[in-house]
Amino acid sequence: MNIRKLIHLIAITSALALSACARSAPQTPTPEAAAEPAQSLVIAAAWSRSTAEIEAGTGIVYMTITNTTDRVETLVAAKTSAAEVVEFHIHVQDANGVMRMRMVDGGRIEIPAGETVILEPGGLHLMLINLIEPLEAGASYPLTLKFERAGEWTLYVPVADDAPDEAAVMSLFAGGYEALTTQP
Ligand SMILES: [Cu+2]
Repeated sequence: MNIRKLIHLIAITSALALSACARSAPQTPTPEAAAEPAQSLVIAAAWSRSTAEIEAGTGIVYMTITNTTDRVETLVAAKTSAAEVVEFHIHVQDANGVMRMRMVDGGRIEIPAGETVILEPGGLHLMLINLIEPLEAGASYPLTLKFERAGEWTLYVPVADDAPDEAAVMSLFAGGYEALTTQP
């Protein structure tokens, strides 16, 4: 299925960590569709830091992606009207102990079956390259994620000055991050 889904994330900061969105079950399952789980992905706690605090021209997106199926899912691409390009980045420590960010190997982010991948400050993130306009706190913008199996999902990413209840997100999904950052 490549039907584009429009998913709104709750922008209220206090509710952000606990908000989640998921694809609903097909209303009239076909024999093929019936084999698919009613819920395949849960994308939650998406946010961008306002561009007033980062280098001009780029933006950063964080979120959690949970794969509730029994097969690996892969995030293969992303796009937004807010920027010219969306890249998948990760922060890594170089030989001198300096943290640098680089593109994720292969340009894909795998979400193992039944696991949650956390995009967070200092780790994995989506990088918005060549912003069309500044990301202002309190605003939100559409972001379309393309998954190998689940197709395209569009969500609205709220912009904030600071992470919304980040500690709560981390404790909820502790452990989901390690599996993905293991280098092949
Ligand atoms: Cu980056």
